[in-house]
Amino acid sequence: MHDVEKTLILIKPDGVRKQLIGEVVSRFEKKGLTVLKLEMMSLSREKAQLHYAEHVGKPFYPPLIDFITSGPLVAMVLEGQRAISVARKMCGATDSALAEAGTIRGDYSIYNNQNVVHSSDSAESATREISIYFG
Ligand code: 3AN
Repeated sequence: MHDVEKTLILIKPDGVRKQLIGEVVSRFEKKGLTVLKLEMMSLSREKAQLHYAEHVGKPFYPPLIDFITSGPLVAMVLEGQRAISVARKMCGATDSALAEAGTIRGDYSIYNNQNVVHSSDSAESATREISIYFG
């Protein structure tokens, strides 16, 4: 048995605009991850800056903040064995053009800045990000 983990998933504004909420939730549920929390929300710039604090100063930071606050997103907490790495794998590489077919980004985006989903990259990030969205 592996540890049961929680992870923070976002269906980003592009995923909501493309009407992919059901598809994305369905993929995670079919995999066996449990939806513990799920909420559609408009993210404030303050929360967006908290989430992406590690990217301050990078060229893609300003458009990233504009994009993530450009419309409603869906935040959810998923739980399951090795949920963090399982969900990351299902999302695929950050640059959707390079993401494997069969992953969410690989199937539903061709961009690396509008890439449908976010998925926590570690247990520390998951704890931090869950408190930002569901504090
Ligand atoms: P991931 O979401 O795969 O963990 P991060 O945390 O490195 O990727 O980046 C956060 C977000 O910033 C990405 N989801 C993407 O939208 C954007 N991003 C990251 N790297 C780039 C880049 N080189 N060019 C444009 N946008 C980027």
